[in-house]
Amino acid sequence: MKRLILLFLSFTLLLLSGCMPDVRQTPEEETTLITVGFSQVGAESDWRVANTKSMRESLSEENGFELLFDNARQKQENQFKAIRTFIQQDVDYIVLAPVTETGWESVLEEARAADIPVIIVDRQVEVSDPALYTSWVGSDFRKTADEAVAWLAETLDAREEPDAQVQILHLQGTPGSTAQLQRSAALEAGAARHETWTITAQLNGDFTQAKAYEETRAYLQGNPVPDVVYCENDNMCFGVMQALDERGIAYGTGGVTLITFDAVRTALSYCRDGKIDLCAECNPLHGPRVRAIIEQLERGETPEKQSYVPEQLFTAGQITDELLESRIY
Ligand code: GZL
Repeated sequence: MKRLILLFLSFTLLLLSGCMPDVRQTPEEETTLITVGFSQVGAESDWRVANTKSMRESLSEENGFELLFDNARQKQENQFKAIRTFIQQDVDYIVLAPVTETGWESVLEEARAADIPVIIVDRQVEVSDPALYTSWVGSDFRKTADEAVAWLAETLDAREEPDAQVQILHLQGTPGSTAQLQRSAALEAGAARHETWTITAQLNGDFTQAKAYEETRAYLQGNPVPDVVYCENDNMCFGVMQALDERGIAYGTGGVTLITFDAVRTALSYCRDGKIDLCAECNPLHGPRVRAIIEQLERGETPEKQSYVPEQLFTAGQITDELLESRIY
C-alpha cells in the first residue's frame, strides 16, 4: 500500500512539475483528430518560444489536430522519454526538435517499428539511415552564418585601418546542436581566411541570456575588451550586452561590434537603435510547413525530404517601425 501511495505521489509531482508529456485525451477509435506528439527542446530563448507558438497555432484542434507537447528542458534524455511516451500513446505523428544531432538512432528505430512517421524540425539529426525520419523543416544554418561572416569581413575592410588586428569573442550555443556546429564553423572558417582575425575565446552560453552573461562577465574580468562579439543567438547577445553595460563598455555603433542570430523583435529594435550591428535571421515559424507535411502524408503524398524557411540579414538601416510591427516574433 505504501508503495502504491509513493507511486501515486511521484506521478502527481511529475505531472504538476510539467515534466510529463501531455496525455492523449481521446482514444484513437473515438476521434477524427490527427494526434501529433511534439518533443520540443525547451524554452531557452525567445526564438524557441516563438517556435513553440507557431507549432501550437498550426497543429490546433480547429485545424484538425490533437497536439501532445513536451518541453525537454534542453535534455536529450527527456526527449527520449517523451518520444517513447508518444509511441505508447500510439500517436499518428511525432515531431522532434532535437537538442543535439547525435544519439537518435534507437528511439527513431522504435518509432519506425511502431509505424509512426517522424518529422524533424529546426536542428538536424545525424542518423545512419535517413529513412528514420520522413521530413525535415528548418534553416540553412551554414549559409546564413557564412553571410554574417562575409558582412563582418566587409565591415572590417571598410575601417580606417583595414589591416589592424581584430579580437573576436565567440559565444557558442548548445554544444553539438546544428545551429552551434554550423554557426561556429562559419566563424572559424572566416578566421582561417583572415590572418588579422583572432578568436580570443569560445564560451558556451547554451543559447541562454543568463549563461552568456555569466561567461562574458567572467571573461571580461581577466581579458581585454574584444573588438567583436559573435553571438550564436539573440538571448546570448542580450547577456553579453548586460555584462558590457556593467563595465560601462560601449557596443554597437562606435563600440564593440555585436553580431547575433535569430533576429527576434527585441534584437531588431536594438539593431535599429545602433546597439547591435548585425541580426542574422533564423525563422522559427515551422508550424505551417509541418502542418502541410502532415496533410500531404494524410493524402498519401510524399513530402519533400528537406524544406528551408526563408531568412535574411538585418542592419540598422533596414529596420523601420513598420518592419518591427510586422514581425510575428
Ligand atoms: C536555431 C535554433 C536555436 C536558436 C536559439 O534554429 O536551434 O536554438 O538560434 C535556440 O535561439 O535556442
